[in-house]
Amino acid sequence: MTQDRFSDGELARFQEDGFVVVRALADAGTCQRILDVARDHLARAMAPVEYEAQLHYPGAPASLDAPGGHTVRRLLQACARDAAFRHWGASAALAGRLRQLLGPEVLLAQAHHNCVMTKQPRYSSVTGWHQDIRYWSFARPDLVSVWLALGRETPENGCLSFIPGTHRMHFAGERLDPALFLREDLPENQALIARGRTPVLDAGDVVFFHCRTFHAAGANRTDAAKFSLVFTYHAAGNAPLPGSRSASLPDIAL
Ligand SMILES: O=C(O)CCC(=O)C(=O)O
Repeated sequence: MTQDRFSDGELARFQEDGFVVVRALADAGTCQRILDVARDHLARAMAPVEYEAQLHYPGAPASLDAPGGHTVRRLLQACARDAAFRHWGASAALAGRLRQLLGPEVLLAQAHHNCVMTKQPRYSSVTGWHQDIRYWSFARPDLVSVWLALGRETPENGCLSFIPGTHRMHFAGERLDPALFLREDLPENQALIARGRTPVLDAGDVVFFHCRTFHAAGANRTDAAKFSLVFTYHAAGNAPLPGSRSASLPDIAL
């Protein structure tokens, strides 16, 4: 077994749960290089960015003109921003594992995620339970996202939670709200949410998660910004649908 492969146990966990955490996959130097660039781009609000206020999630500033309205949530287009981001996204440590999940020809989708997620102390929002595939358009709902923690991620600063096994389940439309978040007022959804897991991450830890796995995150209640780098991948044989937003940017072959 090389170090660029999942163990059998990790692979089985991903298939069963729809996510798996690999500890310390990125070394300290890699994390620091990425973080330095991310902090610099954030300080300059270097375009393209997404603001908390644009999403209207709970806790977000009401508008761009409201207090905190220019709080950045995502530094978009990570691959085009800096080689530090690109190198991680195409690294052997990811490519080998993604081939195990998706097959021999893996593509990085520049149209989705492909960003540094930041969560700022004062004006961050809560992200409800959702499947990433809800707004994506591919031949098959079979994509994998890779979340690299660049610092410690805990419930206090708004880390991710996942509901194991939901990538294998089918959900009637009534269980979702109009924006396709899981309705938290329904007892059957509450029972599902109670099974959620919240892995605490340290810098360098990586979560691989399926695009159908329900996940959520809280607000950052600490006084330090949280940074994570996130990319999404699909098999070459699972193409974005022509004309969709998913097809709006060229993929990058690993
Ligand atoms: O960090 C968060 O608030 C959640 C991010 C997320 O789930 C997403 O962008 O799909």
